[in-house]
This record gives sequence, structure tokens and C-alpha cells, in this order.
Amino acid sequence: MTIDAHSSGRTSAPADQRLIYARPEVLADRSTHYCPGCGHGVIHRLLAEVLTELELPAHTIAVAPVGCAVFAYDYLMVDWVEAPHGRAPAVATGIRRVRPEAFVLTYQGDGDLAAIGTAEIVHAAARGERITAIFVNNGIYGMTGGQMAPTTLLGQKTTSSPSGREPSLMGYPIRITEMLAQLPGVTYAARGSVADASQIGKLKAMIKKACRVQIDGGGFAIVEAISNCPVGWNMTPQESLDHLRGPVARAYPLGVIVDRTGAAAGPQAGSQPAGGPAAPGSAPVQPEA
Ligand SMILES: Cc1ncc(C[n+]2csc(CCOP(=O)(O)OP(=O)(O)O)c2C)c(N)n1
Ligand code: SF4
Ligand SMILES: [Mg+2]
Repeated sequence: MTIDAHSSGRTSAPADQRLIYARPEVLADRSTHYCPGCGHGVIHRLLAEVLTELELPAHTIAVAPVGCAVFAYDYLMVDWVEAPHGRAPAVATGIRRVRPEAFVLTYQGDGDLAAIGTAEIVHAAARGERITAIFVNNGIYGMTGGQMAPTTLLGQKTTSSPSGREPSLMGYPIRITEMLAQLPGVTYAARGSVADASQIGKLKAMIKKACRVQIDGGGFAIVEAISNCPVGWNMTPQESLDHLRGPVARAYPLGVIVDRTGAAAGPQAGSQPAGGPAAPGSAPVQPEA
């Protein structure tokens, strides 16, 4: 395909050419506000592909975070609700209870999920809320100027740890996905990376699996994506990807952390409307074949 065909969003190729790339329609045809090289855009793209492949866009209600991804609703053309700081899992819980048939997705950064909203994510996971959570861990508060987050690596310099994170003063990094994975309400928890094409492919498979958990009526599913913030890390995009592949991936090991999809599970929280029997159409969303 030509560059022109890419930018026009054409989804089929002339007869003598093979289509190797097309923008999913659910991904808006516009530039983003993200800094050059930022991982958020890659993760948006993966979500667009997965939602499209599972025929979910028309069924999806997503919850947007604070942080750099606050404008996610400008790029993924599904229904969105904007949550206050850290409250995406609580907002998603409310949506789940009143719209049991919907596909409910949350998108949060590490400041939002692992610091400001720690209580909300822990209790949503403990309740086994039937939601799919995307957790973008770039080890920093990107949007607000690069302050230290709970996920910041030991020794990492940020605007609020200018000499590097020092554990006796600032504590240790939290592997919150491993913490959540201990809870029996969590059906699936995995960590992937945007560091290179191979890792991005694996991350996509994890996101797809986490979406399928919800479709199949499972409990809470979370995918952590370790991601880069070249601006907050004071690195070039290439340096930030090398850093992601090296020290970040060593601190946050990649792979499936828990997969309870094979285990017998009881009814999950929110699988029927609060205070009453299941309403018509309250079964987990079943996208068309
Ligand atoms: C000066 C200031 N302090 C605090 C906030 C609240 N706040 C909004 S976004 C954010 C950081 C979010 O970081 P993260 O969730 O990691 O998202 P990222 O931008 O890194 O993707 C904070 C602390 C604010 N908006 N402004
Ligand atoms: S500040 Fe960091 S997380 Fe935010 S858009 Fe820029 S590179 Fe991405
Ligand atoms: Mg962050």
C-alpha cells in the first residue's frame, strides 16, 4: 500500500496488492497529543485492533483516567466515561451494575492506578468485578511533570526524587499486578511491554485474552503494559526503549502472572443488576461470530 492509502484509512487493497496494514475504524484518524515515542499511542492502537477483532466497539463502555491518557476518548471511538483521579475501577463497577450486558474497559496509568486509586483497584479486583483493566506502567507521573510514582525504579531520577529514588526515604517500587493476582476474584493478570515489535505482539495477545475473560463471564482481568515516557525519563525515544527492555523489564518481569480461566468460578460481582434478578440481555456480551 502507498502512504496515501494509509492516511486515507483505506481498508482494502487493489487486486494486485496485498493489504498489510489498515487503521481499525474505531481508531480515530487524527494526530495525538502524546509526545514523540510515547507508549500510550501503541497501546491505544492495540486496543483498537483487539476491540475490532472481537467485534466489541458497539458494546464497549470505557473509563478514562487522569494522566496523559486523559484524552483517550478522543482516539478510541467507543463510549467513554471520564473518572476522577484514581476512581476508574469504581466508575466501571457502577457501569457494570447498571449495564450488565456492556463490555466494560478501564485504562489507567501507574500514578492513577497504583497511587491515587490504590483502594479502588484493590477492591474492584477483590470483588472480582467483571471488567477488563489496562494498566500503563511508565514508572512516573508523566502528565504532571515527571514526579516519582510508586512504580519508579530504585535510583531513578524524577522531578521529586532528583538524586534518585532512595528506599530508606521513598520506599520500594510496588509490583501491584502481582499483589492483585493473589486475590481469587482476579481471573487473569499479565504484564507485557511496548519495547519492540515482538513484545508488542505478545502484549496484544494478553489484551485479547483479558477481553475474552470478560466476554466469557469471568472475573476481574488486568493487563499491565510497561511503557516508556521519554520526556519524563529525560531520554530520547530510542534510549527509553532500551531502558524499557533492560532495567524496567528486570524490575517488572514480563508474562502471565495468574490465569484462573480454567478454574471453576462462582458468580462474579456485578453479573446481574444490583438488587434484583438478571434483566433480559444481562448475559455477558457475546459478540457476533
Ligand atoms: C500539579 C498537579 N498535581 C497533581 C495532579 C493530579 N494528577 C493528574 S494526572 C496525575 C499523574 C498521573 O500519572 P499516571 O497515572 O502515571 O499517568 P501518565 O501521565 O504517566 O500516563 C496527577 C498526579 C494534577 N493534575 N496537577
Ligand atoms: S509525558 Fe510521558 S507519558 Fe505523557 S505523553 Fe509525554 S512521553 Fe507520554
Ligand atoms: Mg505514569
